[in-house]
Amino acid sequence: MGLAHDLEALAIDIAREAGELARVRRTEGVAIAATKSALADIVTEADREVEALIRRRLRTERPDDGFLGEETGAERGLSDITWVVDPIDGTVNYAYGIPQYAVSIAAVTGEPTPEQWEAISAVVFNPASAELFHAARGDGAWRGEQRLVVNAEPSPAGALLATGFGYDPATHAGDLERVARVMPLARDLRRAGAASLDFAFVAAGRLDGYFERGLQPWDHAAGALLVTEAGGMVGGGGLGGTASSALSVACGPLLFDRLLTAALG
Ligand code: LIP
Repeated sequence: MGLAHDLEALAIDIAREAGELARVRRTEGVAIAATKSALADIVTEADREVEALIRRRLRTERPDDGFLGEETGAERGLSDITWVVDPIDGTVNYAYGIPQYAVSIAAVTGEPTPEQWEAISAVVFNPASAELFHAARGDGAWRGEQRLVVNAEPSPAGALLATGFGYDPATHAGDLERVARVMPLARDLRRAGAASLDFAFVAAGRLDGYFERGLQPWDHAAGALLVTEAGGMVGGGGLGGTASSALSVACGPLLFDRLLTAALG
């Protein structure tokens, strides 16, 4: 527990500093630096600046650890720890001024791939709302000092679910077919635009479940630990049923099999 707590505390401190930088840059105006996988897949100068700050802090505090970041890629370390970072998750929200974005930082052990790693510390911080979600493996999930618990099962009215759509328009038809398969389980859908906060909201009981195709490792690394430490289940289309770009699913245990089956199709 010692190392997980130590890394959680470091991640909280870094996420707060990084989140404040993102918040300030947002007030100054956001510049689109480039597009990536599709025209809609943007990166802002702030994404790059925030990830650079996080990498700098980690190089200083944990020089032997590995790193996997959305904007600067992968760097193997000498230790068994890899930091998986999305500097500004919900980049499109951030660019439009929608206050639903987060700094997502996870520390994982083992091979730095979602099918093989074990997340031990996680932080998801929304600087716009000042909500900080965090977890150390085996010690529960928290929003600040409040312990988080997933909704064990949805109300008879159905599940309040969140989902998302990929940046590539060619994937939207399949995403909509998935929504149609899942809708019989739902009372309604939310599409908030930041995967890490969708996971955090499942952990907090603000959503009954979340499903999305196309997530990257940095989108789900921290949020998945929040959900499992809050008593939920996370899975998807990866090897061994892990969350993956093929599909990620997060919810309470009594909904999981039905949601995963419908989302997989
Ligand atoms: C985003 C996710 C969102 C998903 C977007 C994108 P980004 O991450 O948080 O849930 O629908 O396609 O993957 O690009 O803002 O870090």
